[in-house]
Amino acid sequence: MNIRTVSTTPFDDQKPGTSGLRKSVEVFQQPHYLENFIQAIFDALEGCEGQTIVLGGDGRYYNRQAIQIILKMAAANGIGRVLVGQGGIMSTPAASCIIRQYKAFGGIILSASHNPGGPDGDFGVKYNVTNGGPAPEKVTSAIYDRTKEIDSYKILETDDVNLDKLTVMRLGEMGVEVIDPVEPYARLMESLFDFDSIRQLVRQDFQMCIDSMHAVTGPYAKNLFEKRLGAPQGTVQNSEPLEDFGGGHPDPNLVYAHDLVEIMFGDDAPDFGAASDGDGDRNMILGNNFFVTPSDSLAVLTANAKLVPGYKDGLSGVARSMPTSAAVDRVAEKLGVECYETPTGWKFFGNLLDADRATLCGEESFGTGSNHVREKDGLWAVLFWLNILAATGKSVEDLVRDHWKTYGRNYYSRHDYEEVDKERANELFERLQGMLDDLKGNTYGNYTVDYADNFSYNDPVDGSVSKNQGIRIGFTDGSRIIFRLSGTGTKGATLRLYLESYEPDASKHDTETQTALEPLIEIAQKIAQIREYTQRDEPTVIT
Ligand code: G16
Repeated sequence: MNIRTVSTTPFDDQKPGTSGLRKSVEVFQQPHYLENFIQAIFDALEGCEGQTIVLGGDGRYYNRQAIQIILKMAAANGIGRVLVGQGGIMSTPAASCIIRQYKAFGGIILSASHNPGGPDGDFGVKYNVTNGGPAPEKVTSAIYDRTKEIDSYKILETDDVNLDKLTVMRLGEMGVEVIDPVEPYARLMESLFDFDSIRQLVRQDFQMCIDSMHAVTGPYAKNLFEKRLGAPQGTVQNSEPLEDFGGGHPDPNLVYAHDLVEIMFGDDAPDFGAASDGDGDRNMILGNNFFVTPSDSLAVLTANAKLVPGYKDGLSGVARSMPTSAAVDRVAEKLGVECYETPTGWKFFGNLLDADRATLCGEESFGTGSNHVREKDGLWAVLFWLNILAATGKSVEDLVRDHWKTYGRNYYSRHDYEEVDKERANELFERLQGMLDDLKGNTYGNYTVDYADNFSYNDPVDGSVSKNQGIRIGFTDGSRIIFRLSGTGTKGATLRLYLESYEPDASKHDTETQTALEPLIEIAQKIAQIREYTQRDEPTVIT
């Protein structure tokens, strides 16, 4: 066995963001860049020798090469066994499922999620821990600390592994199993949802369109919807994972999932439409000419969970990220369960799920999930919706409108200013931070500021504190304006402005969202001087 120790020097930009280390492909392809980060992971993990780890990615450009490098480094670092997805493919939720089912030590997932792929696109590496969830901050900090002092890495000199054939083999002293990445996940889905009723729904005069955006969920969606649930061939569109996602931006929102949006907002639109992102953890739900906001989706799933076999015994609690609308809070109150408010980032749900304080979780950024795995899960959300539609016989729109009648409507939107100058974005925040103490009590039109702060989270399970998680301005009527800088972008800074207002009166639920939020948009401009600091007249993306 020929293990080579290669000298290296640290890179100063390997701090993991909201979800792992995300950089352009070009950055990752620099000599030693990937290797340094992977060695830092192995160095930071105590007791990983002899253990099993899971490895796979969303199939984007550089996935295959990276997998070969990681396999050889794992073998050189004394890992016992690696379970790798066939073709190097594994969706993020499936990786979480497989880590848990095989009781693996952890997993390395190669993905930059919804960011574009290809030679000019992005690449990313995430590490997930034994519970199947994203590494908590203490682990990512230990990895980052290690990247700052690394001086060598270890790699086995050997031939590449054939990733395309299901096989069990050895790489040096390490076992490698190339496994079917779909089957364990599909079986888990069958254990949670009423596949018979969904099958019946799909057989009736019910049309649906699932868009995999040429990303990782293609094989999963074909297996679930066309094979197991009997939907007609072609129900899943853009189903072949491509290294550059067909040139698209695999982010399931109204702007980037335009193929699906055209169909669902066209004449003779299907009854149901859904899209997933690059690595399969995000989802967007659409009805015939109707968009369901991710915040409303979480609230509707929570309100109807008892109709779904896997959740029929009730929920221990729910959790949402801070910028997600408070629609689910009202459902939790009615159900008499706790609702937790966490910072943005799925990793913050891990402790609540492990401690059984929450069963369902969700984020405004098109993420929904439950305690079945420790990642958000796009296709799970789609199946949950189909199960509810099958059980109630309602259309997507009727279900949501009835929900609003019961709980009121939380008008909600996010405005993104992408690729703005980092320094100016930081200045905007510093200025806002300096204004916080003086904002309380100020009145803007009909709105009076109730509180203004920079969100800080005290984890109720392990007592850890996460500060500076976004600036919140709350008004006395429950409306909110929130400012955050994205932790997943790779170019410049992305400013996110989140807007929410609550309307209990059902006769006022038909206003167009941006119109309903107009006064808050103006207040946000006035307080933060967004145009001046971003040099943009309009947001890049509105969701
Ligand atoms: C990641 C995280 C999510 C987070 C999202 C947006 O999603 O897993 O928890 O909400 O980023 O983060 P930001 O606003 O910092 O860009 P994904 O799907 O990219 O892994």
